[in-house]
Amino acid sequence: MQNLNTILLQFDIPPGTYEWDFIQAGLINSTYKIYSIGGGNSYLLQQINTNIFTEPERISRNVAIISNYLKHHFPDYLFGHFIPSKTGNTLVVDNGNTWRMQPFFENTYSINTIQTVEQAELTAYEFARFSAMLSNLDSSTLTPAIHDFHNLELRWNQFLAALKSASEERLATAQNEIVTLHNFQHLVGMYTDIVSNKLLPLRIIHADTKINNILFDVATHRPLCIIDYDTIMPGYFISDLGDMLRTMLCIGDENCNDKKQLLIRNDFYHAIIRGYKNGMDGIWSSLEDRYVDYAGQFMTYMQALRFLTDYLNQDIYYKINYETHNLDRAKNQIYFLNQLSSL
Ligand code: GN1
Ligand code: MG
Repeated sequence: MQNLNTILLQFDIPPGTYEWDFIQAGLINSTYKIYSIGGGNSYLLQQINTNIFTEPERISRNVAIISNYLKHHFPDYLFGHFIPSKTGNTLVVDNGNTWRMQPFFENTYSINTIQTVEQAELTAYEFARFSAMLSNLDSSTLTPAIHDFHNLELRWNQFLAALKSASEERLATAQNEIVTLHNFQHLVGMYTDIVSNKLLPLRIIHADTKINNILFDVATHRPLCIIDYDTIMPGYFISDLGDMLRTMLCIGDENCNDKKQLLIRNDFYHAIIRGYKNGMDGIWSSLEDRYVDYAGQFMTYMQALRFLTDYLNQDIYYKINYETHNLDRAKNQIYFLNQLSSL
């Protein structure tokens, strides 16, 4: 494991006072929990993947804007912030690597799969509440860390480009999935329609609402706060509701290799939508109501495209543990999408 002492020193943490554990969190950045040997505060230290987040200062700026807004309008709301280094910058660049640190919220835990309907409803409520609290903050003050992040048309075009450049071998092994993703192309058309005809209100969204991006309170087992602020940006509710449907409707996660665990739990479907709409109370629009069923398909399809594209591109984006990992992830998304589309 990497020696983090030089990085910690730049955050004014002297060597020998803290230890660290690597945390399996996310497919992009590398995350460490830093804990004090003497029992002081703990932190989360992240090495940012700058191949993907090419301008990490955008994230710092967005988080500062949101954090200030929330402090002013919702002072009781728990939201992390980035800790300045000794030079006052929240980003530390060392040996070509970029780091940032934030407080670790004690007495919390995160989960990779949802067990109870109640957890699902509360989580959906919490993510919706986040968007709702920011509904009077001008979304154009934020700069997306990744341009066109949830632009389904772009994801589709990236998939087509990957088909052109992929090796024969990868094309052959992904043949069935390639056909299926073409069969769902109408979902891209629906997205284009939404954007070009301005069918949905632009909101500030989290854009990575998978279930392990929420912290639960060890005492109450209720959601305490949302984390992973990398992709907070202007967008549509279908991203946030959609990713929750994608990651919370079945017991298995996107890496799971047991199809039985990828079956949709109908009661969870209704609970997530109920929780989300309640969290959006007062600002939810009838236009949005029309796209509730589209949301889950939109995000699951996009994720299938993204995993398959990465497989075809020889795994340049997502961390993988074995050769066909991205292909298997895409298969899971497709299996799930087939169910969603026939609900
Ligand atoms: C990535 O790294 P993580 O888990 O926070 C990805 C999301 C995907 C997700 C799939 C910046 O998020 O869009 O939904 O993997 N983030 C980026 O698990 O691409
Ligand atoms: Mg993320």
